[in-house]
Amino acid sequence: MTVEKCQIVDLPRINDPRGNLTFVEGGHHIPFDIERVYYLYDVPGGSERGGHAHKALHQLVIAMSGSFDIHLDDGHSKKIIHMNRSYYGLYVCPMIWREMDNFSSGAVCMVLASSYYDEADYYRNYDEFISNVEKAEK
Ligand code: T46
Repeated sequence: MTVEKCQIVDLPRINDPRGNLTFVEGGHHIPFDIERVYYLYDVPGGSERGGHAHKALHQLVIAMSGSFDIHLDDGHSKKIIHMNRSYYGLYVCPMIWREMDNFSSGAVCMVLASSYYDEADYYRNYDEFISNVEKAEK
């Protein structure tokens, strides 16, 4: 799994004078079925979230309101993506270390996830993450 696999998904936009509408269909716009939705909100200025990788979880991250940065790291390459549109989703595949910061005031980050919450799916220690990346490459 590489950061190159983590791409922006341009979601459908139904423009309407009454207000715009965007939708996401699991298995259609994103390469997984959606089993869980969670969101981060009321994030104080200067906060950092993330700081972990998932063993098997696939996610789509959307800035529903405001903006924030996501730092992605596959153990070899890194990239930073600025999220600021509710019609762009960032697909994050398994085995990617992610950190989030630079939240604007009022930012809401919604995440569509392929599985229920499971703490056993997390690497929360960077060195353990790297040693498992190396193990998978052998
Ligand atoms: C990710 C980034 C973008 C639950 O009980 N259920 C849940 O579905 C989630 C996501 C979390 N929790 C609990 C686990 C912790 O006790 O909520 C607490 C905070 O979770 P965490 O420190 O992992 O939160 P973030 O914002 O650092 O990370 C979250 C997701 O965990 C993670 O998958 O990719 O958002």
